[in-house]
Amino acid sequence: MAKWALITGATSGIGWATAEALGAQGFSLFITGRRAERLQNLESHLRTKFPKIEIKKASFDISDRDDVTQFLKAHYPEISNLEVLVNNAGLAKGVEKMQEASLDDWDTMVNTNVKGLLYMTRGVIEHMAKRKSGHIVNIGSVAGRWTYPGGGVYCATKFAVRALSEGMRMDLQGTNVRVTNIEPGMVHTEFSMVRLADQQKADKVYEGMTPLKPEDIAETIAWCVSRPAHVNIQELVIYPTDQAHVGMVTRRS
Ligand code: NDP
Ligand code: 8X3
Repeated sequence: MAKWALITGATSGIGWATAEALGAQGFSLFITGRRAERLQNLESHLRTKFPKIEIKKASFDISDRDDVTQFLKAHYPEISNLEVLVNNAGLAKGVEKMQEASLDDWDTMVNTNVKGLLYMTRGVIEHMAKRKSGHIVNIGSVAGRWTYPGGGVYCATKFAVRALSEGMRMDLQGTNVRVTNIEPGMVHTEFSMVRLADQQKADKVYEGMTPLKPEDIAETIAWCVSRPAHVNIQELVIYPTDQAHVGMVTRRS
């Protein structure tokens, strides 16, 4: 029987690269995100690259509980047999100080990064726990360990991802289900464009330094899930060499 991996937020960046990396390991892939056309493009790309694997796709908003519930019900056969869930969908919105920031941006971040992750996880781990097998990979961030000005709420959502990863690991103890929290520093994706809504400002974020590539994170995820069953990589912090710490970036020009 095919081994299924589901990746949320596969339409771009880390999620897209993770679909490729897990496809290369022979996983059947369930790719999700809101942008249906991107999912179609990814599916075509994956079918050419990995003609032997099964691929399914679904476009829905992970922050909408009814959407997620409907998705989980509609795809029960795959969901109840998932070997890997990569909780990757997420975003930051804005860099304003807390006294100036938009409540809508806060809602979007909390609803996507925390509640969306929970809705998906709840639908999947029950089955993993019963089957006594599975692996949840949460995409946290260095922002889940260290806060920075203008990032308080985004950081809080990623601190939550860290706490939830620990909580899942504890509650799943004895079930053989593994939980990994991947915590990247700066990765060049659509992340900064989504956050700043301005291409020039987004480009400036990576100016004069070499950020991580989505493939760097995807390879790491693929490595974590391919460890022997008795090995659980619990947490990994991955910075670009040019970033010593949150906010400490070497710019060469
Ligand atoms: P991208 O913006 O390139 O990708 C984000 C993905 O999340 C997209 O596929 C997007 O799909 C999906 N997504 C966002 N909101 C929703 C939603 N409401 N419902 C469903 N899918 C959604 O950014 P990254 O690849 O960088 O981000 C992936 C993860 O990595 C995020 O959790 C981010 O916080 C984290 N991260 C990123 C870092 C970076 O520097 N880039 C560093 C550390 C962590 P669509 O728009 O089609 O719905
Ligand atoms: C994204 C990394 O440092 O921009 O999670 O918050 S950072």
